[in-house]
Amino acid sequence: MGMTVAEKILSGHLVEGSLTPGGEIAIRIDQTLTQDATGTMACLQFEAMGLPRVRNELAVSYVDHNTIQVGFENADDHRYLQTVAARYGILFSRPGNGICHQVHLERLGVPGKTLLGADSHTPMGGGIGMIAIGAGGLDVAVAMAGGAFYLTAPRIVRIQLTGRLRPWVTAKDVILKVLQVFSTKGNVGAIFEYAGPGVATLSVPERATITNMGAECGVTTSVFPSDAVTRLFMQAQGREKDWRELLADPDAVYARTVELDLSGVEPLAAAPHSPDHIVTVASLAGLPVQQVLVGSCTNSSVQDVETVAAILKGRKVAPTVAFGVAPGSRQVLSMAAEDGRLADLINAGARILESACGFCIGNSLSPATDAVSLRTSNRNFEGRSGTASARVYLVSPPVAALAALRGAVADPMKEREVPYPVVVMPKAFRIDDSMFIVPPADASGVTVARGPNIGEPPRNAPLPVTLAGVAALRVGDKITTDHIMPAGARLKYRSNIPAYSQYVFEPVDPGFAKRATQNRDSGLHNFIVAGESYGQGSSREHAALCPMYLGVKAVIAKSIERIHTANLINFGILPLVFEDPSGYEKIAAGDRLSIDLIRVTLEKGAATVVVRNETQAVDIPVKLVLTDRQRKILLAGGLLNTFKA
Ligand code: MIC
Ligand code: SF4
Repeated sequence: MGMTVAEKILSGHLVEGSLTPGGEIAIRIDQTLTQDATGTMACLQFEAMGLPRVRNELAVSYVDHNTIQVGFENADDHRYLQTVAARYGILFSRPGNGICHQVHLERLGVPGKTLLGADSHTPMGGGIGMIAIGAGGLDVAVAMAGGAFYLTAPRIVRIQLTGRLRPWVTAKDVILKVLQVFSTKGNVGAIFEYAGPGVATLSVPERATITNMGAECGVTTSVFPSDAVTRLFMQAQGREKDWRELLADPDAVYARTVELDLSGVEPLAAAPHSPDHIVTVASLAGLPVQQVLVGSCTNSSVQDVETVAAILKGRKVAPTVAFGVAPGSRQVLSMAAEDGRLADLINAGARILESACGFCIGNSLSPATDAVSLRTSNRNFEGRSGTASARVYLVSPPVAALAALRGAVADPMKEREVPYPVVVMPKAFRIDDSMFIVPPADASGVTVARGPNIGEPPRNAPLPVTLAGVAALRVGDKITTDHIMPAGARLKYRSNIPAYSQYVFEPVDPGFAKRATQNRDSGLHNFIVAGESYGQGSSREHAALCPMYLGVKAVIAKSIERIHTANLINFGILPLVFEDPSGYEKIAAGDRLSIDLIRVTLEKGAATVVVRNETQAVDIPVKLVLTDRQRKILLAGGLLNTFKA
């Protein structure tokens, strides 16, 4: 039987299990990436494993998320990351070199390899034909130590592309269309594999926009074949020697096929406050906008920035709009500078922002109260921009550019004044790797610099015999990791768990941390009760690590997202799923809960357990969807404890 692209790469890296969908497999990881917001913890955890040097093929540490440096903490993190990279053999990408996913695609990604990244948009590497997966920092630390990565053997869904995009319709609209079809829920355990004649019409940066934002569907990853178009990209990056062809066999079997005619896609937008809240741009026409931001890992390639510049050339941004552009990498920025596009942007009234995540993670450029902000990024969760009342719409770069000119959303398909600029991928990119710092072969002289904000990663105690405590919080559906562990202004505490823990659930219930601490200190275990899709969004393991620090022992939800489930297990928090969704109604915030002899239940391998609601005197059955390996980790109180053992 023929194989899909995903199966070819996975089978070449398989170390445990079989590719039959649903079971647990382990794969060898070739490359890893971390960024500053997840990397400090990942490196501290790697250090705790006691190895002299990283063991995987290529480990890269990027500094891109927090480059604001208000206070000393941020700069201390950067210095720690640079020195720890030199000490353990990690390639260091300096702040200013660009956003991890964009830079990795340009300079280091290789078709056919596996990449594990401590960031949920790592699947951007799928645009070049890699199996690139986002995970928590501890899983990435294990991969850096040469350990395998465990995941559910995926079901491969084929997205069969036909036709060709019309002018003003872009790769961003394709992934928004995919989000409309699949939504952010129900895709756990799937890989989206793009196929069909439409694939050849998309450049690698366009493919990467699509695989990047596939993360919002909750899939394991997304992948394109590595074909002649991929070869052109590798050539243009001076890396043709790393190219290899990787195509699906004609008789490959897919779990499901969805057809998507590119010529029928229209300009789309994700309306507040979810990436799958898809509307047409036409339906928004005339909506006044106060802010327009181009950038983020989804849409900050040379093609994206040049398209925006070409639309703005010789024109002026509306006086009511704050307009900013963050080129995704130093390569993009310097190319825009050299060919004059940067001047076009500046002359039009753009604020040129650093090649970093910045506004996308909400650490700068928060919109005004109630403002409408149009962004080319991938997430518009409530409050993520830093302004709770702002309404963020996700759109393509040309739609953003037109809105910046008009001061309101404009339907590009009705555009009369601005001709559509046809911008193709450059034949040769500008290559300069001098902002990568290669670790020395002999690191014996390197001292790792630790500032006062950098603490040991806390460890959990082994799972207690019985859990008894309180439903410290009850939340609804689609609680994202931005709700659980806000980034933005709080990012500087990523290396300081006691300090960061004070902000757990800050946007939902600012009193939570104090209450949970009091419960913990009086010997009560904290439970969190939630609806569907708990923990969607980012890979930040702090959304498990900090609750663990506050004494949270279990999350009981209608469903929990993939990366977050793994993070909960890694830190010894039980992920429990209501057997019947009505169980959710049987717990109120503050109720006393207990799970009798949970250790024994886990050891026996039982698939369900009963949560006793003492306050309401009801029993609520919940599922334990866990492998034997995960049960062992939970019993030990977390992965770090088992790794050491
Ligand atoms: C995000 O887009 O939410 C982030 C910030 O890149 C996160 C990582 C983090 O929280 O550090 C992600 O996507 O995993
Ligand atoms: Fe950075 Fe935003 Fe991309 Fe996350 S989604 S990696 S914050 S640019």
